Amino acid sequence: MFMKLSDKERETGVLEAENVRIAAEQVRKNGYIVLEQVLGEEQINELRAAFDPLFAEFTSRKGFNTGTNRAQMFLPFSEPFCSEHVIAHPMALSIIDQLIGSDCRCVYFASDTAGPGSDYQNVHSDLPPLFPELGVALPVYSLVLNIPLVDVTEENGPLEIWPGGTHLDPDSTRYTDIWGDKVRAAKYMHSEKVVMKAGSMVIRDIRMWHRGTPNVTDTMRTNLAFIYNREWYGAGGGTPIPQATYDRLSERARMLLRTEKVGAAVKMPWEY
Ligand SMILES: O=C(O)CCC(=O)C(=O)O
Repeated sequence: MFMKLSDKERETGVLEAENVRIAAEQVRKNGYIVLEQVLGEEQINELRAAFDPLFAEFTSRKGFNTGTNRAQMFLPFSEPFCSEHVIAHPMALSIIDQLIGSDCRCVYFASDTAGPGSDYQNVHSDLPPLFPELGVALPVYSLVLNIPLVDVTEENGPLEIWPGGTHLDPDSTRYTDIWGDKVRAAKYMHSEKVVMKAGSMVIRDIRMWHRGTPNVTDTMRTNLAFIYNREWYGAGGGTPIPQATYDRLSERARMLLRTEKVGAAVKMPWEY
């Protein structure tokens, strides 16, 4: 479901309580919600101006790592990527808190870019279900927040998702692509391409099946990608954060990042 912000929500920067409930319910039941155009043009331009040269240097040093002309790149924990409106946006957090608790942690600080000429990925889930031997679907324990830095169209490689219950599939053999059965099943199931404006925010259950699609334009489709986990899930510690940067963050952002590598020097994307 796509949720348009009201004028009042834009003005206050806060979602109406009923919309938070609706959004959280959509993630629980349907796997995702899109908040349309949360970040403004100026914020997006600033992020793109910092991202594009970094990505060019990353691919020239490391090549593409998630398929033809497609790359996952960690972000350096520095401005503008670590801005509060990116990692601790009150609208996104109000939904995330309802789903996984206000003591959740942000444990992944990265991006996915489909370059011109990129191809289909195999349908996949980013994490296995917990306790697959129970054969039951458990509540969400990990969420992805995607923020596109460009308008996402049918042509420039939109993320394709399989909502409607794949996040609740307790079959762990379907986690990876190696058996091919997820790929086969997905072919006959409903999917959606997440076409949206730059600065929108997608919040999705990390277990929901999805894939990257071909970018047939001549420009890059970039999604920032952050993962928020329940307090007890996953160790964290993958993002180096200089002490001075950490100390400048809001109390909420520090809480989100409390198990990262605080006190370590910033790592550039090609140093991972
Ligand atoms: O960027 C995309 O559209 C999908 C990326 C993805 O799902 C992955 O690389 O695991």
